[in-house]
Amino acid sequence: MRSGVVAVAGRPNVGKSTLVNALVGEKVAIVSDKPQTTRRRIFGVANGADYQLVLADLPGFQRPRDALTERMQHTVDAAFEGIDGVLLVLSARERIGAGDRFIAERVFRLGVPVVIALNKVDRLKAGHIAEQMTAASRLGDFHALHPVSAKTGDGIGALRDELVSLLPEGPLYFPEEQRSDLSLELQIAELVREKALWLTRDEVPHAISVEVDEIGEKLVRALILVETESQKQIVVGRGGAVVKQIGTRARPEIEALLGHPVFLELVVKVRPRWRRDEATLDRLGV
Ligand SMILES: Nc1nc2c(ncn2[C@@H]2O[C@H](COP(=O)(O)OP(=O)(O)O)[C@@H](O)[C@H]2O)c(=O)[nH]1
Ligand SMILES: [Mg+2]
Repeated sequence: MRSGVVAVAGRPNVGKSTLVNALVGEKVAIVSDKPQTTRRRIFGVANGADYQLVLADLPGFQRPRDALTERMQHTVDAAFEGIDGVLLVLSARERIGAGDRFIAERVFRLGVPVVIALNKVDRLKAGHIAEQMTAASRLGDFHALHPVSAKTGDGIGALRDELVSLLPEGPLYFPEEQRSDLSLELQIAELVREKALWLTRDEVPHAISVEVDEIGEKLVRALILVETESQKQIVVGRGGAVVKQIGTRARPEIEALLGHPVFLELVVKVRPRWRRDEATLDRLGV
């Protein structure tokens, strides 16, 4: 039995969370087109007949601006202790540049094998992929480099095998049926937040947070927290249209998680400066 933890690093939006979901084979981390979607470390667990690969999906590296981003950066730093390898994710669709090098310098210093995933190769020409692989290979002394598409699943099997080969002999860290370390409350809160992120823009996504306060047989109730009255109006939408869309999109996934139909009640509430409030952050599990 091989088992261990591989930390997933890379710039915002390169597809780290999508890749973790693809490697696990189930949705454990939410994904959006907005930076800073991932606010806390999430363990995604991929099990095979003779391995347990634990992937630590992380917030991106950033300079802390408030209590929230300070905790996010602390999470990233702490996650690099006691790991068996790093999966450095790059986007083949963007120039491999200073942002990638900044992160690469930190991960190559850790003294564990670094596997590079050149993600988003779907619909790219072979010549372009080859150029990007050359650029990626200059980032440091990597263990292996895999072009993949988290979206189509291309190259994911080979990447998983590569990561498993880094793991030492070890025990099962999670029960076999468990795919992530998030509680049910947090999984539901994340699903609601994901839908809210896709439906908002500018500064609003950063100001949104979700707290689940009831999970019943028939009813799930969640608070969507924002920081100002104008953000609340945006999230509620004209005649409640936006919050209704959030509910329509989140409910089927919540029902799949719970295994039965539920009524999803969403309440949008202003909580000024929650991003600076340590007690709120504790409750949100950040
Ligand atoms: N075309 C394409 N888009 C992808 C792929 N992987 C992720 N994305 C998109 O990239 C965006 C950011 O993904 P996410 O996983 O949240 O990135 P993270 O911030 O690194 O965790 C989302 O819009 C994803 O749908 C891929 O393999 N191909
Ligand atoms: Mg993410």
